[in-house]
Amino acid sequence: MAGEQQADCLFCKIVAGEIPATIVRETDTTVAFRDINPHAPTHVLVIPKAHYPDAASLAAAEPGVAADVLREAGQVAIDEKIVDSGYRLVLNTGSGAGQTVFHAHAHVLGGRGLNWPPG
Ligand code: D5M
Repeated sequence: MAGEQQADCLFCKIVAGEIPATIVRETDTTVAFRDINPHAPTHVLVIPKAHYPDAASLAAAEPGVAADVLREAGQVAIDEKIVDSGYRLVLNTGSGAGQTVFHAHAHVLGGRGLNWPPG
């Protein structure tokens, strides 16, 4: 069923505490943890605890939780003190765009200059 934990999903395992992660924030609906392969001094992933394959399907099914993810991403930026210098939220969607984990997640990137357009 939509939103249910998937046994073979890496991020569901982080939510369940079965795989270690450096968790920086947690709410009833979301978890934020440091990316294992950071591309910036701050590189945090914010995920819904419920399993959806990407951000758009999360927003379609549970818009309130999608809003929770965005709000938490903003709070991570405040906590990491990257608001004034600017930061980027990234929602890779589909393998052609670089998505490798098919559990919705927002990248919070900051702490260095960020080029536009992205590669
Ligand atoms: O982003 C998926 C991201 O997930 C990628 O930047 C690496 C990160 N990742 C993968 N495994 C882990 C663990 N175990 N902890 C923390 N971060 C992890 P995508 O947008 O799908 O390319």
